[in-house]
Amino acid sequence: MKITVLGCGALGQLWLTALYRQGHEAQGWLRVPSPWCSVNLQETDGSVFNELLTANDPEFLASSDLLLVTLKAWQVSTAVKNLASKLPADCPILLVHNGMGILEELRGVKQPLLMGLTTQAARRDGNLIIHVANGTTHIGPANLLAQAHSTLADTLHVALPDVAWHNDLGAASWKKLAVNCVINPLTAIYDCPNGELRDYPQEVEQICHEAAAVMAREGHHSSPEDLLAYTWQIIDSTANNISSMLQDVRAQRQTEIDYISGYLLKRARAHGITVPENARLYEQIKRKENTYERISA
Ligand code: KPL
Repeated sequence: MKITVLGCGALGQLWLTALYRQGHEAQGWLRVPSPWCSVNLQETDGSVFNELLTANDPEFLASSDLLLVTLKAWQVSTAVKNLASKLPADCPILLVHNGMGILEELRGVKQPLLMGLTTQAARRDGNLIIHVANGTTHIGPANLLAQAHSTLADTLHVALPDVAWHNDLGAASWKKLAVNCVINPLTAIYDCPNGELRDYPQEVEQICHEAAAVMAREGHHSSPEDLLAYTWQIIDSTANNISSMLQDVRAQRQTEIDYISGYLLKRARAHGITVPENARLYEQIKRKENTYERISA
């Protein structure tokens, strides 16, 4: 297959490596146009893949069989809208990012849209991307046209297992959103690895209760207790992780808070529900982002 990977950060380089190794034609697409993208990835077994791959080739883009989007949530809709008119009309677009709310922003896009939820863990260490742990990528349709693309899961599974197809990722997306509403802002505020959230059980519980109430109104019933148990399970299984939001805050980068707690707040407002703990964390992260300039000024 001919695949363009939009976003060449940790997850993008992981996929570029896997697709290239599997014999696919893969190019990267960088925000600042460049004819090459350097892929430098250390695998889970310690081996290093280092290649210069094609990037930003408009002819390659115009004949791509898949656009895989691995950007941060807040970068996705502008970048995808810019490329959509240059892509074949039937080229599926697979979005893999934290948070929710992007699909609403991409309503006008004509191509088949798919979403992906992944537990593949990769992080940047200087110029090297480290594939920290293998995980599972669940993919599914985000519009009607995408329902015909279930075989994509098999192709991607061969390149970077595990990949599984689901006809409806709605409930799973909400569960992941709830977990991100807990782990991401709390770790960014307390400046701690995920596992240390064991020290803040009341906050974890309240965030889960609020999220479960919104989920129920969205038609995804999960008891607050089940959601809490699931969240503790993820906290424990990712205990040594530095969450993506804490990494962003430490590097003074914009966070994905608008698409995580911000999206929960938006849906709560639409249902007339108050979510005070989530609102408090949202405000705290926004305040943190606002101090960036002053620190570096
Ligand atoms: O998705 C994550 C993130 O860091 O963004 C979790 C699940 C919290 C793992 O760190």
